[in-house]
Amino acid sequence: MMGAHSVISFLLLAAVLLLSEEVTAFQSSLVGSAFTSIRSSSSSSSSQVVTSLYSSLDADPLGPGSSRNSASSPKMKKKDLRSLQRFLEVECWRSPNIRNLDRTLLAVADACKQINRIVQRAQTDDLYGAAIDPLTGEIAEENVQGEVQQQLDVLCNTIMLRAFCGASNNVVCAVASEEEPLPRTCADVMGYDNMIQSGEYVAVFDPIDGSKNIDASLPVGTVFGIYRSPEGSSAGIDGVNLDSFLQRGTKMVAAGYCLYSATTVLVLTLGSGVHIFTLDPDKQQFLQTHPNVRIPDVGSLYSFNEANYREFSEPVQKFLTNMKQAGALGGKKVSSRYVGALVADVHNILINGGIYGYPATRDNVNGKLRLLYESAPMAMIMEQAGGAGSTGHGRILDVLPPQPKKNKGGDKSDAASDEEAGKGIHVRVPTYLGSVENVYELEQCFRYYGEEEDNN
Ligand code: FBP
Repeated sequence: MMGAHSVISFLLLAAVLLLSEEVTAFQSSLVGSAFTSIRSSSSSSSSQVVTSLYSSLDADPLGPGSSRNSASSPKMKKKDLRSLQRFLEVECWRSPNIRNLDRTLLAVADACKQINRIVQRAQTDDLYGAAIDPLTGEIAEENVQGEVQQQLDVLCNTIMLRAFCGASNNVVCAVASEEEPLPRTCADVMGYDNMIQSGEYVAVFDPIDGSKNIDASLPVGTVFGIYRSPEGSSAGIDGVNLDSFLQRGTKMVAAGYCLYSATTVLVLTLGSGVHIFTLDPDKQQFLQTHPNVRIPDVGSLYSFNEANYREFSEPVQKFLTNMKQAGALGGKKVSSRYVGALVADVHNILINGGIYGYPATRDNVNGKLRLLYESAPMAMIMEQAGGAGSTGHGRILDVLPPQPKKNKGGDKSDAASDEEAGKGIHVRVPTYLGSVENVYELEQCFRYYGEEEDNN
């Protein structure tokens, strides 16, 4: 029987998908009218604008027969880019340890396209605000983070759950999400009670990162990571094997994020380099625009919420002061950038170099970011691009999430076991991600000022 949670998300999902057709028809009429207005202004410069617009959009609203399409007008050819599908087919064929992950990752890419459309239409289709429980009409329950679940959190969570479990034909056996208190088996997600629980991988994800940004139409993202279940691992709580989830980040076989912003980009690592795929809005296809991305060894950007500066530990304060006093790094003036969404801020650092940090503060002694489905996947991407991911005291990927004590002969209530399991799944970690030189400098500050701070 589907729970209230699934009913909310299913009704919302149905409503959203139903609406999509109208939007596309409306969009094309919009384009038509845009051109009429430009063409009416007869000055020479506007005709140049029109020419370049036509060629870039590859379509002349006046139709193929029009004079504009003559040989004289330059025709901007779409770059001959490899599709994500082709990339995954070849890479998963080439690497035995991810051999059958291509379909799952393609399903995740499709899920990101859906989330992209939903985020873009959240304003017009009133997908804002707290999720309402259709059965009670009440505001839906808080998530395990103690935050009131937003409609978009629930909707995007369902889309990602179904992407990992629905399309992966038993490749992924269980999933953990920021929006779920505990990991769930794919059988439970898909409602297949008698489904044999197989699949050698588990997936972790944050369906909508930076969700606070949506109200202001600022960038948001989705983060995910895939682990292989340890050999011989047996089913645990509700058929879920916690050992598969509570592994070091070094055990991840793939990680990625999707950024919904000026362009929609999917950034992916399968353990051999980082590749960026940009969504072609016309073809709705992810194309490989940046193969084998490398982050600069040193960068001039820093991305910290400095409103918390006084709460930062001395090493972090010293690091930021030193960076500002440096004035320029890597030949560029030191500058601050903070969008307030992990995916957006880290993507900026990946492309331009520098450092993103969400330190521990006096109130959040482990910082704010969750190790399993935020910091670790981002750290794997950073390291695969030649950068680094640190807690200030070592690699994020070496952090072992807290392991629940084994339940010897039922000496622990289910509630206690659940609580312990939840602690491991949603554990937070101070997070520093970026260029090796910048992250190295930060760790030096912890090494030097940390000791001083401890002796005080
Ligand atoms: P969620 O939105 O997924 O909970 O993520 C946490 C987050 O929004 C990060 O994306 C972002 O880097 C950070 O919190 C911003 O926190 P703050 O507003 O305290 O700077």
